[in-house]
Amino acid sequence: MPEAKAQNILKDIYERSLFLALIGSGYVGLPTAALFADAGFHVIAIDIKPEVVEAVNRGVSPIKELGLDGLILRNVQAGRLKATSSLKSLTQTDAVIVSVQTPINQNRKPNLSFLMKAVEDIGKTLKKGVLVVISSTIPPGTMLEKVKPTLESLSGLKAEEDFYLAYVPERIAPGKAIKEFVESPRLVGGIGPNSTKITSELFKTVCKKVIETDATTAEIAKLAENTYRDINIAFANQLALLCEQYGVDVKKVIRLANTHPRVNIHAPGPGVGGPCLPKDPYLLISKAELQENIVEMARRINDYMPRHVVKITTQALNNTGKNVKGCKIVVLGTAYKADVDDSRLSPSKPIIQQLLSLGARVVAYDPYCQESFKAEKAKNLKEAITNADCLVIVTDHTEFKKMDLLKLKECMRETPVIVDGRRIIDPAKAKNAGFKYYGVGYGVKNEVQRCS
Ligand code: SAJ
Repeated sequence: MPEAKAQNILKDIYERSLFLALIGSGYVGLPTAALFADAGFHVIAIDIKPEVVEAVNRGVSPIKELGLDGLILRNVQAGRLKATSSLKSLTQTDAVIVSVQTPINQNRKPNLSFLMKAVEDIGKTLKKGVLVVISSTIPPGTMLEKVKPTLESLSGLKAEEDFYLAYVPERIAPGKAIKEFVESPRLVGGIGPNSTKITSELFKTVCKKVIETDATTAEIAKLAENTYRDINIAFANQLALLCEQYGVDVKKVIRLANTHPRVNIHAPGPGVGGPCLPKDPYLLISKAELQENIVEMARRINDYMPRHVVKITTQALNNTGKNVKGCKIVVLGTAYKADVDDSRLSPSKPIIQQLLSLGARVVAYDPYCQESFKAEKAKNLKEAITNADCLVIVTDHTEFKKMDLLKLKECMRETPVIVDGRRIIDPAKAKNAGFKYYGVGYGVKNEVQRCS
C-alpha cells in the first residue's frame, strides 16, 4: 500500500482529474498523448516543431500512423488534447512523460542532450507530488546517475518522497503504434515502490498489461529487446551472404530452419534502418567493458548490407553487358521499413549515395516518403521506371509487392534487371516477365556470382 501522500495522485488517476504533459510529440510522444487523452485525461503535448503543434491543434496527425488521426481529432474536439511549444504548462501539470530522441554521436556514444534539457526544464518547475516518467530509450544507469540527481538538485525535492520518478520504455513500432501501445505488456521501472505503483496505475488506464520492475532493469531490458532483434537480423544477413556463395536461396533455408519449434531467424535485407535498431545496441554497450562483443559485430554486418546491395547491382548490370555508370537505376523505397513514411537511418541513403558516386542516374520513388537522399524524385511508379535499366527494391511496401511485372518490363530498357533487397518478388515470375532477377541471399549457381 503506497504512503498516504501518494494517495492524492492515485485518486487523480482513478478520477481522470490528473493533468498530464508530454515533452516530445513525435512518433512515440504523440500516440502517447492521444491515447491518454482518449482515456479521459487532460493532456498537453509539447513539441518544439511549430508544424507539429499547428497540425495537432487543427485535429490532424502530422505523421502517418494507423488510427492516430481519429484519436487526435476526437480528443482535440473534446478539449482534452492540446499542443504547444511553450513549457509554461509544466508548472501546472501533475505528471510529465518525456519522449524525446536519444541519438548517438559520430563516435557512436549516446547523445543525451535532448533528454537532459527536458529533465532540466522539469526540474526547474517541479512541485511536490508530481510524477515524472521517462520513456525515451536510455543507456543503463541513466535514471539513477543522471535523471534523478538532476531533478533533485534543481528542485530541492527528494525523489520517491516528494515527487515520483519511473522509467517506462516504449515498445511501439511505427505503423502499429496505437495497437501495440495498448496491447504490448508495458515495463514500469520506478525508482521506489511508490513511484512504481503510481506509474503502473497511470499506464493501466491505457495499457492492457503492465509489468513492474526497477528502473535499471527496465533500461537494460528495453535495450536488450532491440539489440536481440538487431543481432538476429545480422545472423539472417550473414546466412544470406553465405547462401549466395553456396548457390542456395536463403529464404528456403530460413523457412526450413524456422520449422524447428525453438528457432526464429528473422529476415535478411538491404540493411537495418529506423530510429532504434541502428543505435540502441550502442546505448546498451556504451559504458560496458567487454572482452568480446557480439553487439558491435552484428552492427557491422547490418551496416555492410547496403554496400552488398550496390555490389549485386553493379555485378548484375555487368552480367547484362551494361556499366552502372550512366544506367538509370530506380531505388524503390526510401522509408526504413514497409508501409511507413519514416526515412530515418534508412538503408536507401547509403545505397543511393554509393550508386550516385559510381555515376549512375538514380531515381527514387516512395509512395509515403518525400525524402529522396539527393536522387531524382519520381511522383509515381510509372514515371520512375520509364526507360530504367534496373530496379533496386529497398523497402517492402505493399505497393511494391503488388507490382505488375509485365507492365513494368514494357516501360523499361532492354534486359531490365531487378535487384530485390527484400525478397518480395517471386524470382520465377520476374524471369517469366523478362527480367534478370537478383536478390539478397538469392544464391543460384552460375547466375549470381559472389560479390566480394
Ligand atoms: N528488418 C529486417 N529484417 C527483419 C525485421 C526488420 O531487415 O526481419 C529491418 C527493417 O526493415 C528496418 C529495421 O530492421 O529497416 C528495423 O525495423 P523493425 O521493425 O525491426 O523495428 P522498428 O525500429 O520499427 O521498431 C523497433 C521494435 N523493436 C522490436 O521489435 C524488438 C519496436 O517494438 C520498438 O518499440 C522500436 O524498435 C523502438 O522504438 O525501440
